[in-house]
Order: sequence, then structure tokens, then C-alpha cells
Amino acid sequence: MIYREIAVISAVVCVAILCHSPVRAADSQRLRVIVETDIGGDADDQASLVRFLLYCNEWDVEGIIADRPANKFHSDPVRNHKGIKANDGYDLLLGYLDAYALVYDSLRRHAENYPEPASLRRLAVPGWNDSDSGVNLLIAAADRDDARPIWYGNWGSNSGSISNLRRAFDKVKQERSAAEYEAFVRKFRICTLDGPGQTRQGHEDQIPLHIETGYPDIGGRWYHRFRPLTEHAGGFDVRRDVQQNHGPLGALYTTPKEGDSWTFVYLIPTGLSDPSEPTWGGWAGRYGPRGGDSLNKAGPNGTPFFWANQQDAVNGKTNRDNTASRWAEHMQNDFRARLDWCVAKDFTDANHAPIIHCQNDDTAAVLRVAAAVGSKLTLDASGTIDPDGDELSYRWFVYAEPGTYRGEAMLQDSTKSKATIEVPINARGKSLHIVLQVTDSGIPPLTRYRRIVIELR
Ligand SMILES: [Ca+2]
Ligand SMILES: [Ca+2]
Repeated sequence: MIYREIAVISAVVCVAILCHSPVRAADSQRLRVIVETDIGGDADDQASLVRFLLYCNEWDVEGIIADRPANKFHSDPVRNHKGIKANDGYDLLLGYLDAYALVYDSLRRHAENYPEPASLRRLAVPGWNDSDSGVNLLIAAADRDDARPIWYGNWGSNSGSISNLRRAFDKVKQERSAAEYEAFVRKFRICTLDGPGQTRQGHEDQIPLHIETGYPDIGGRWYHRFRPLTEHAGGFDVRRDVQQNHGPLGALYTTPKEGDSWTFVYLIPTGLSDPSEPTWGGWAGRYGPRGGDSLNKAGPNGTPFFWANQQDAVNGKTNRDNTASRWAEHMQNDFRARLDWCVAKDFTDANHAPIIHCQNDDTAAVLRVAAAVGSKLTLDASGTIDPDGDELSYRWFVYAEPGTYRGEAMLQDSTKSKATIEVPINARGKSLHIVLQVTDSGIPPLTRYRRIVIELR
């Protein structure tokens, strides 16, 4: 773990540069992402797919696997194929990629790294049980000479298919040595709507990180909390902001249910969190270790398995919903802006998020800092810019729940670009999570964050 000793922070002379050109993403931070969807059944996967495609510039997307076969394509009573002529889930996926192709030129005026429609289409494969395309895609991805892990999101296999990842694990276990199999499985971080653990059965002792987004059921499955927590957040209106007047991709949005979106919104590099740390919380909520019954316990090697069982205190109320609702307005405004990008003729016709420059760092990575108890730390984000020249508002706060220090910590100038924290004297050995939230004055207002994790010595 890398700590940054902060002694004296020199004033950063900042010049806000109005670039008026597509916003750059930090290449070194890019995550490799593969998703599997049972698109074509419950209509929510199509809505999640619209959101996913609008963020696919933020990752190296290496596959989209559609696992619903033709004989299960017309059976779901809540299907809504949006008039796309399709015979199976893969066909329907291609219909969405066609719509992406129609807005691609517009999107790339606003952000770099949107994949070309033809290359994205090459990464789309069928994945039902009598097709090896999805399995082969996963094996080829893990065998590629790339040390970064692969973040695999499973949006469900309720058409009866076995997850392509599990089939890939089974195949590699059968065909390769034990060491090669272990190295293969260890390339994956999985995030699934997967109550009974089907994605990992037989492999749970090797998977380095598994985040379950559908459960537990606390007044409803976590999957079913997406809609109530986000549908109207910040005045969000699905017809006005997505389905109408926002181009052909937004027009294919089906329903705000979108429970599968929990599997990838936490991978968006907003600066709020680190996807390797599900207990820290982010746009998909905050997760804790899952113990419990024999099927779902952590693997024999103690490999971690997390689910949405944590609670946050916000405005005097403590509950699980707060772990996501506290960010929901920001997430929905961000989605709105990207839908505006689909139709905005020019960079200046839509809003773009601030780029935070904090402690001489303008990536979205979590900053880890060591500080002596009783000292004062200056936290400096005065070099932050907005690509549109918007006014920026700053809010520094202690995110208490992910840290281990339980007392009060004093933050001064918490609404300025530079704040000071007095490190408590009784906190040796504890950790403190500070979040900087910067919101611009554009329409809709957009928010980015930095998290500073202070280890108190
Ligand atoms: Ca699904
Ligand atoms: Ca802006």
C-alpha cells in the first residue's frame, strides 16, 4: 500500500483551461470490463444496456455476451423488445448497438475513447448453452497478455443458461494444470446478480473478489431498490431526460427498474471509490462480507464475497438505502448529461463534469495518506477545473462508516477548495475517509469526487 506523507502543501497555482474539446480519460486507470446479459426477457436489461453504452468510453470493454436463446425469447411476460426485429437476445443486443452507432459521432464530441461501433459489435457474442462464443471470448480475454484484472458483470441467466464465466472456469479446470487454472480464475473480479451463487459454484475458493448486487432481501432485494432510489432523484424524469428528444439510443430505454446497473455503476471512475474495496461504498451502495449458509459462504481459502448488507447514517436516519440514495442525484444527473451528449451538436451545447485536481493529482484514484495524530492536514483541490468554465462548489466531509475512527473529526473550510483537518489525538491506528465532492453550475449540475483515506499514526 502506498502512503503519501503530507507535510507542507505548497500553494498550487492553477489556471483553469477551457478546453472545449472531448474530455480525456486517464488511460492508466482504465478497467477491463465484460458483461453478460439475459437481454430479451425482463425489459430492465435493455435499460441497463443504454446506461452501460453511454459509459463504455470509461473502460476497456472486452465483451458483451447475450445469453437468452431463441426458445426463451418470447416467454417473459414483462418483455418489451421496443419494436426491434429480433429472434434472440443476441439479435436484440445488436439492435441496441445499431442505435449506439447512430449517436457515436455525437458522443465523441464530448468525451474521448468511445469505441467505434464496428469494434464494439465485434465484441458482442451469443452465450447460450449450445454456443461456445461467450466462453471462448472470456478465455481469450484472460489469456491475453495484460496484467490488469477483468471485471465481469453478470446481469442474470434466468433463461436457463449457465453463466458463461462458470462454463469458462469449468473448461479451463478440466483442460489445464491446477496452477494454470488458478491463475486463470484469479484474473477475474465478479459482480453478479447471483443469489444462489451459480456463477462461482465449484470455483469459490479461487475467485479473488465476488460482489453480489441482488441481495440480501432487507425490505426488498437490493436489485429491486434501484428504481425507488433513483427514478426521481434530483428531479430525474425518465421520459423527458431519456426516452424523448435524446436520440435513438435513449428512445430504446425501457424501464427505470435497472437493477442490473448496480453491477457496473461502481466501476465508473468518478473518484468516489475503489472497486476493489466494496466496503468503502459508491454509486452502487456499500457492501459488507457475506457469511451465512453453506452455499454462499466465502471460499475455503477465505476468498471474499460481499453483498449489500451495510447501512449509512444520513440526516438522522440509518438504513441501507442511504448507501446509494446519498449519491443518486449525482448519478442520475450524470446519466442525463450523457443523454444530452447524444443530441448536442457541439461541445458547448451540453455539460461536462469537473476535473478535480487534489494534492497534485488529477486522476480518479483514491488518495491514501498517512498522518500523525494531533497534526493538521491541508487538503488542497484548488487546481480543480471545469471543462465548461462553470462555477464550482466544494464540499469536504468525513464519510464515517467506511473508516474505523468513531469520534468527531474537525474539518475547517469544508466548502472551500482548500480545507484543513485536525487529526484527532485519540485515533492512532484508525482510518478516516474524507470525501471531496465538487459540483458544477451547469445543466444538469455534475459532480465528481476524490476520496482521501487517512491512516492515523
Ligand atoms: Ca437481467
Ligand atoms: Ca461543467
